Amino acid sequence: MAVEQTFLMVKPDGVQRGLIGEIVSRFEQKGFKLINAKLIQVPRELAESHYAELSDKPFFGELVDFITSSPVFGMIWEGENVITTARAMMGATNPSAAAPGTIRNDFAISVGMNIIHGSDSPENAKREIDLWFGGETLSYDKAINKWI
Ligand code: RTP
Ligand code: MG
Repeated sequence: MAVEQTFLMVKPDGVQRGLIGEIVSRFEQKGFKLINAKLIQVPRELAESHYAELSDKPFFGELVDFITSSPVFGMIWEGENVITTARAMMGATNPSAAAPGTIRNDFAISVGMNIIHGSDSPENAKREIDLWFGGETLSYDKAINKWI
């Protein structure tokens, strides 16, 4: 069993549309464990570091503008294969290609405003947890985990 940690973020569109609770609820009900969370007005340098791999893309400036436009809700979640499973629950990057029942299919229309971010690999999960939370996580027993 591979217990992993991942960084998820409700983007400004999700926060403004009141979807934090819905999104947190989906990951709670799945059985994953929330081990840190905060509402953040993102400084430009943080957004640029977070999306550094995309710095040569034509949409990079717009992406940074969007992420810094109003607060995001950053979270660290823990659980078996949480990195890949969270990405599956989010759906494809472009909501028009996201499968029914995924967050992006259920709540979004366009690729630029697709509600949620999730780390795409163990390496990026570690990098993003360090970048957004200084690596700080809470450790506690969640007894229900033994049933899932
Ligand atoms: P994310 O990093 O936000 O979880 O999204 P992702 O892995 O599914 O997609 P990625 O390739 O990392 O792209 C990051 C975000 O950039 C925006 N994007 N816009 N205009 C475009 O063609 C375009 N392509 C990507 C999206 O908001 C995407 O989530
Ligand atoms: Mg990505």
